[in-house]
Amino acid sequence: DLHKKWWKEAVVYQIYPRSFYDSNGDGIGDLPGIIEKLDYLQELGVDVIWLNPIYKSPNADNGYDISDYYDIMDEFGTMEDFDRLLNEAHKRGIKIVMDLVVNHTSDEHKWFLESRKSKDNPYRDFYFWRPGKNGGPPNNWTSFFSGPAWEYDELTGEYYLHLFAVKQPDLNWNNPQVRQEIYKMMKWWLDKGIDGFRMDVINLISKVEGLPDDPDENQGGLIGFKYYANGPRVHEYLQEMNREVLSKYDIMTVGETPFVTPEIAKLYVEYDRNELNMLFHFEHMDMDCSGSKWNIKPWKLTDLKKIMYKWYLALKDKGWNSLYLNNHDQPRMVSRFGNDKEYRVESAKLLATLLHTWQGTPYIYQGEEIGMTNCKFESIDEFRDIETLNWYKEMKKLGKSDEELLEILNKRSRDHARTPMQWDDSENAGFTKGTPWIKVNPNYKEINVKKALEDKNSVFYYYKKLIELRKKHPVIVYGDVQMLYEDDEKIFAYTRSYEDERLLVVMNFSEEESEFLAPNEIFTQKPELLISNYEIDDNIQEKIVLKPYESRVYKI
Ligand code: TEU
Ligand code: CA
Repeated sequence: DLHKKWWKEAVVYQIYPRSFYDSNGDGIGDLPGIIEKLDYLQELGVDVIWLNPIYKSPNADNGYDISDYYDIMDEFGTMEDFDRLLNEAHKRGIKIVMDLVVNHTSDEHKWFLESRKSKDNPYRDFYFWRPGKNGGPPNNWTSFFSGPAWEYDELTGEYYLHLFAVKQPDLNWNNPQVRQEIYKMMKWWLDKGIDGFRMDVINLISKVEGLPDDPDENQGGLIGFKYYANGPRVHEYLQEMNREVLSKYDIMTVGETPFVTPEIAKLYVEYDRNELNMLFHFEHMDMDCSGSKWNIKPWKLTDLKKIMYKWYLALKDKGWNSLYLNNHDQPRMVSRFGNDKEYRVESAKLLATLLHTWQGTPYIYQGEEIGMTNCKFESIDEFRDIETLNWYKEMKKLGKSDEELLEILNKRSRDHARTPMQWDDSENAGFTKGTPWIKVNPNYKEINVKKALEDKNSVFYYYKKLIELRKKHPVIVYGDVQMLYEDDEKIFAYTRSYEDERLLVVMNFSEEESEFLAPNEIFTQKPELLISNYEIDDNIQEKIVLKPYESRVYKI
């Protein structure tokens, strides 16, 4: 089968190196720290590690502002450490995928330092420099991290574009030299033996010619995105990148793409397009907010089902989905979509069941496999993230109180994902012998790896088993999905089928007991229970009464 691929069968584990494990006591996670924990990841059974950026960076946005693509961030170690990590991972059968951040660089990157110098510097056109308009910036676009998307530079009296932080100037992909530099750099890493790229905001790289003002200023969200999200030349660029780089290696690629619908996504991932393998879309991340991420509303199970099913159908047989419910930019999934109090363990397992039995490649974010939760931040100075801090400042100017802002941030800040990995119940959760760069979640005595490894019913062992099942049952990877109970607000249920294998997945996304009536043809033979998050007898009836957050997977 042409469409069998290792990256479809794989489970990916995302590491945020800064918060994973600190080997030398400076309070910051590092590459030697990751090497020390490879055996742990091998025990879990993951196939691929995606590393958040580890390149040289002044850390305005924790490594998403790169000042040298060919070097390692000082705090994380050296290139020798990286080579050792790659080698040690490969020895254990684990692949390494790197973050590729090429929509922008750091303002400390040598290209930008040159580019600033004068209007006729050879690097000027590597970025977007424009004169101001009516005494202000060239257009009305706003930055993802609050404020205008333009920064004035006195040296030449012009502005440069930065969709993200002031220290993250956007690269000008219209310039073929920029593209060639990027392809060269990608090949350099691939020739070292890395196994793929996660491409940061890769669908923002093509801006509409003329960078026009956005007439819709008052939507409460980002202004200007329609002029660069899925822009006019993005597919041309990605096809060129694929031709010149990606197609020459056996790797996996996943593009991070805000503002995509399944119809748009097809253009990036359909096999015959020769662009990317998978995307991270945001439709399910937008279920519980309106206008902007800070404007929170309750989410509905039927919305989640509709979104997942729609994406499944759209890409079925033509492309592939990636599956995630949290990452380094999002709150912890058990706090957001489960119940991190009375049913923390049950709901963490339930969410895992969904991610690992739906069609697509599952991504585990560090700590998810032990059911780590959001952190209670007591005051604004406990936050570190630039998105959080900039938004806070902007809201203070509008007269909001610390109290109301803290309440929102305690649900939404990216720092919930970035508190240190909880290894054991010793000081700082065993993450560091020094002072951690960011607060440790005070619940680490309860929730940590050591405890999880000692408890056969832990979230950890449930993940391990899900991963084992994926290796044993091709239906989990390749099976079609048939939805059941589509309009139910509590039960999420479906069957999967592939060749002559069939599975039934039933999950109760609520705090109440809920009934599931199996369709007649399902239980003709005695089903085999493959995994469940409660102790149950396997004397199964047509009618199943599911306990709060109960999930079961049957082979039928
Ligand atoms: O994120 C892009 C992106 O869409 C986010 O800014 C998202 O809107 C926000 O994090 C939601 O809170 C990527 C990286 O994943 C993120 O960590 C970087 O800060 C950003 O790009 C800039 O490189
Ligand atoms: Ca360190």
